[in-house]
Amino acid sequence: MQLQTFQGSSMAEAMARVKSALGADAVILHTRTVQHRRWLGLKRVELYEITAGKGINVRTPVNRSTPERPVPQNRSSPAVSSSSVRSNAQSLMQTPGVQNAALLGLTQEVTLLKSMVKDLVSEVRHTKTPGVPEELFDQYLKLVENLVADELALEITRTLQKQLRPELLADTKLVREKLAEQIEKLIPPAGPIQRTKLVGPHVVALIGPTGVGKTTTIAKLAANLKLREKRKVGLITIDTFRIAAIDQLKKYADILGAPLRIVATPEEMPSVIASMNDCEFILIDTAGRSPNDTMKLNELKRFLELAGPDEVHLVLSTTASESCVNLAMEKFSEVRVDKLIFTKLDEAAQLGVVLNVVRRVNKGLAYITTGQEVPNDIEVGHGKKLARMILGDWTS
Ligand SMILES: Nc1nc2c(ncn2[C@@H]2O[C@H](COP(=O)(O)OP(=O)(O)OP(=O)(O)O)[C@@H](O)[C@H]2O)c(=O)[nH]1
Ligand SMILES: [Mg+2]
Repeated sequence: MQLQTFQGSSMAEAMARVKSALGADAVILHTRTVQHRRWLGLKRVELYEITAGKGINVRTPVNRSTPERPVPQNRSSPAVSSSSVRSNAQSLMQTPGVQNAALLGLTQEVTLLKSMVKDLVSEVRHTKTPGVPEELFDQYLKLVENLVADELALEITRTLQKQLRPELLADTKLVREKLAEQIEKLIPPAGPIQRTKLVGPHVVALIGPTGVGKTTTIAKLAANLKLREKRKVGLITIDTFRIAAIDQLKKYADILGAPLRIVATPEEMPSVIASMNDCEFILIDTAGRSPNDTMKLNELKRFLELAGPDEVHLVLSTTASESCVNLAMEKFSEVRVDKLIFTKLDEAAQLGVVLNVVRRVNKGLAYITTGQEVPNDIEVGHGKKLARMILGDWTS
């Protein structure tokens, strides 16, 4: 048996060396990565090392009788060679040392494969996105992994490159700070709901797709206005399709001691609002509409036209896919959108979508919600927090 080790800067290169020295039937016993120091020890290089042998012949030990399991006949493969290979493999696997070595080898190979795939992905991205500054490639990847659109991620890293002197690009803390600043700038805050008029209610309507958290957000807003700011708040729902939906809001209205009115047709809207004239704020909850249901969207538009709200907030969930969010954006904009609310940030894995949407529609972010708890899990929308979340630092 002839055992040798071979090294290469990639697995493929090391493998090619094995083949050329030992031939195609060489047996690989072990693979690992080794660190080599070059340039007077200043530069560390990772090498792939393969230990391989030729003419390895593993026999069943003479004194050990292993009951052979009947081997099912396989007509397509030569019977003699397959059974001898099987018995060799069996006896090989029965040696504890070999089993451990095999497992270790496999684990190492999987780790190696993973890192190779990662390198490959990164390499492909490099070639596909030639404009990304080399020193900021990791940051670019981080943004793209968070679903920030490629072109936006490119723009962000390029701006950063222009902002910082080349020697500062290696300062990861500074780079992160500047990145956060840029993301923050991309998300204009709309500010909290504010009543500027002296007489009459400030009317705010929340619209959006089904299940995004409109009713829960209305409850949070109402509770904050009423309990924290001591304002007189009234609630209206036009969600008359489902008894459960009315009950849901009624429960919150009762807890808050706020009047709740149910409006069934757009024509009733002006008189109901007029009847709540003593309220400083009226919050209108609407039924979730599918962005594809043009008829329901038109009906919603009619309700809003007759309500004449001071602000219409489009509520979008950060757990929805980008295509869903984009479609909702497009369709609800035809109804009316003044400000944005993003919900379920506590559940979202990737927040780049928020950046892409805000950037595309150019509307301010009013609130973000971060959980199911009323009234606590809501915050005035601010790019700073989103930047921290996108860059992977939720707690600091
Ligand atoms: N994790 C999480 N869940 C939330 C958040 N906001 C709302 N939810 C949950 O999302 C679900 C739907 O909330 P609703 O307020 O009923 O949503 P909606 O938009 O009024 O739904 P429809 O009226 O059916 O269109 C509920 O289980 C809420 O508790 C949030 O910020 N985070
Ligand atoms: Mg609802």
